[in-house]
Amino acid sequence: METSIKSLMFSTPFTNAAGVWCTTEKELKEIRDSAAGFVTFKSMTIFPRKGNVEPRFSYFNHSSINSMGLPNKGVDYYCKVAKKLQGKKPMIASIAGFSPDEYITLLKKVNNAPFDGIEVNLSCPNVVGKGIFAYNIPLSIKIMKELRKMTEKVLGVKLPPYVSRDNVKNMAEGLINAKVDFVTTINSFPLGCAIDYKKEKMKIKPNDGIGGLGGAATKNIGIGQVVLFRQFSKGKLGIIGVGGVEKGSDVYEYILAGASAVAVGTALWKNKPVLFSKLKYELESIMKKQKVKKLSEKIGALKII
Ligand code: RRO
Repeated sequence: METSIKSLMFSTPFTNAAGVWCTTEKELKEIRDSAAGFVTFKSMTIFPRKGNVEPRFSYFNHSSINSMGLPNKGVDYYCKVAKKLQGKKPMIASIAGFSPDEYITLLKKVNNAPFDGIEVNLSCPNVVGKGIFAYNIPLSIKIMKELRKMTEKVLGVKLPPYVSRDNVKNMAEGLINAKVDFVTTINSFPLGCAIDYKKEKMKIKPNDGIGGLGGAATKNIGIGQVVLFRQFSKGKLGIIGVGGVEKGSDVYEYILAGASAVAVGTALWKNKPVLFSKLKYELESIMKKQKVKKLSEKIGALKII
């Protein structure tokens, strides 16, 4: 089940979604020592942040809503952790700036640390009063072009769900032109809302209860974005699929849709990193039943009917 994105080789096609089980050194080490094929770090900012007020996360029906607000220990901490954890499997830094200049500062720092790849988070839904960069496609491409000039590491971008084919097409073509290596799609759906009907209240407090929806509720949105990014990039962009992965069959669906790997968020929060061993076992048994010798041969092999 080995797959790859450019020079990054993954022994299994799974990672944690940025933000889940990856904020502290202890959590990151647990991902590194699990059956995940690579480790993704919590989106890091220049300075440490406490994030939004609580309650800011809620799990329900195999889905979740969050408005964490980028709680993280700051880029310098994660660069030190990367030094300690390096060598066993690829490590991806996720960077989150509040302006194009901040992305440049962050990129310089992670480029000098032993990260193998960099995921530029242009889709954080939860910073009060801030919009999502990735919904401004020309600005996003401009940022990615600048960052590309500054690093030879494998470089990707984390994207929100789009609701028009033209948006996906313009983003895919712009990113190829900017020589970006991969997209991670999707971040949580940004305008979710979950209600506790007994208490007649929102489940989370920040932003008046509106936050990022993840997990099972988003699986078929994620798969749709993977299919379209695959189609519009004609296989020239690596794709990490995210949204509702919980079982081996979910992974296999994302692979058929065109992903080279998947990231797991909500289900990882619920089941802890041992989930990756279950995914590996289930994916192996699907590969046997489907008579698949090499998983990589099935990337994008979906038949359109
Ligand atoms: O920290 C968060 O609130 C957060 C981030 Br940065 C993100 O990219 N996606 C998300 O669902 N939550």
